[in-house]
Amino acid sequence: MRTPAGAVAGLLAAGWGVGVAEVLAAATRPAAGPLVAVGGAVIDATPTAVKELAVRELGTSDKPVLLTVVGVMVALLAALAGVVAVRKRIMIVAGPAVLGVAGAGAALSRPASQAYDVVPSIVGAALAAVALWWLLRRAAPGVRLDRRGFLRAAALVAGGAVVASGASVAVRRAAGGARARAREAVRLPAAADAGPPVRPELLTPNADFYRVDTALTVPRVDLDGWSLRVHGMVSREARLSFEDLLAMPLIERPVTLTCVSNEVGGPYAGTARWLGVPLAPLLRSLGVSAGADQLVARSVDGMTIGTPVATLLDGRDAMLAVGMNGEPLPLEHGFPVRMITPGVYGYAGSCKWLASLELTTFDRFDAYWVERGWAVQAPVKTGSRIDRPRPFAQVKAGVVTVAGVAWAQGRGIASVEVRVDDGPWREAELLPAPSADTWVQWRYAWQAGAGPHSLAVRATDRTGAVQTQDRATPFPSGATGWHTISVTVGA
Ligand SMILES: Nc1nc2c(c(=O)[nH]1)N[C@H]1C(S)=C(S)[C@@H](COP(=O)(O)O)O[C@H]1N2
Ligand SMILES: [Mo]
Repeated sequence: MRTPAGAVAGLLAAGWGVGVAEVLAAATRPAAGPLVAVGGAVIDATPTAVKELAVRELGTSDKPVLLTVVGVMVALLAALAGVVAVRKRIMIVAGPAVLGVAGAGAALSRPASQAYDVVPSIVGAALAAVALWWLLRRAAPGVRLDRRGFLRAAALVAGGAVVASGASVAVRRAAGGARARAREAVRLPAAADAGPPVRPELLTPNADFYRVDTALTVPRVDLDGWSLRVHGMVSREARLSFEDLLAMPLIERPVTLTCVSNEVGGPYAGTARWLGVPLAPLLRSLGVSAGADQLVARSVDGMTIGTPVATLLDGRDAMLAVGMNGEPLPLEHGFPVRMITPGVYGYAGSCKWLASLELTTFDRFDAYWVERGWAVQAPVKTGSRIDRPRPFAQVKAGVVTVAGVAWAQGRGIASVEVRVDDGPWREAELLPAPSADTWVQWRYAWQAGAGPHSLAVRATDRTGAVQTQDRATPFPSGATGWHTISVTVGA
């Protein structure tokens, strides 16, 4: 009886301690919450191959899955500590202390952390120790096991844990609501240069736009306190408020953003009309030093993304984006301001939730993903994808429309070809695209005969280069190969 009582005591004390720590953090510094902090530390420490697998297999649910795993680990350790503490009283202090130190250490390891970020975990651990002592008083060896007393105490601690966890969720929701309202109050000016007209069907709605980032909680940016610092190797440093940015002449451009982690045929590509401050004139006005070859963008949550200065100044429409498809940036996509660098994978050109831009050199600094082995130079590789029919679809014999998208940002797509089984490559029809920086939509009318068939697609960019058949994994510089699907044609 004492062993289960110990396990229950350990679990409840931990639930109560973590709950209190999470409320404290939610009300002050969300990134200092022990679960999120440990989760973030796990993400940073995870080997690239495992991260790849998580993004591939779990997509956006990688985050809830990770938080659940962290929660289960804490629960197991806490139950174990409770069982040991029945006999070894030192564990009443040592168990919570170890978990508290882990939480505090993880909070400190977070980028942009403050010394006081240890407070939620330490307070939580102390309260957990008190609860554990109080529960185990009734289950210690030598003491007559007071079942009723134990259950009553356990119910009380469980109640405390539920109230604290509920309060932390409520506080987080309220904060999220306030941020969402601040975003809704933003009125974006019209672009001084609105760019080419865009067919709405070419665009990915914001709600469907893929999301890839390391942020376990969407960073909370208070617009009033926010400014963008531009510093490092420039003759004049600058600090720009959101108002300052909106007062500059804005451009609006359709750009297809692609993730380096996208597999051949994968979903991590999307096209939006981005509204923002063109970056090249801003950088030129601040006087970039001759030796500065890297621009490091830092986000409010400490992400670092390095882009070659030469790329940003080569005439492409790199920008500090404030709008996405006619709205302020959605919170998940970088509100209030993110970078967009056409033709470069997101990890090397499109930092969300911007805090600062530093002009430096590649010699001096490795950005987050570069430190983890990803390529320094990250031009987007030519890609194409079959969206219709779906893989393994059953279709009727006759004319079947095969359709999809193809992209080669910066170079533009010259042609797309489709191949059925081992037949010849046939040219697909391209729908008009507004610029070389967006994907093109293509379609091909296939005379489908009954039976199983495979369909493949390949694109040719406007330099004349044909998309390579060679298979490459996303790591370290983007996947290559032809997207090929199997379908069954019924009679
Ligand atoms: N602050 C921050 N910016 C970031 C990332 C991130 O993890 N944190 N991920 C990058 C990656 S890998 C990609 S592909 C794009 C994705 O942008 P989206 O989520 O708006 O589609 O954001 C980039 N910017
Ligand atoms: Mo990415």
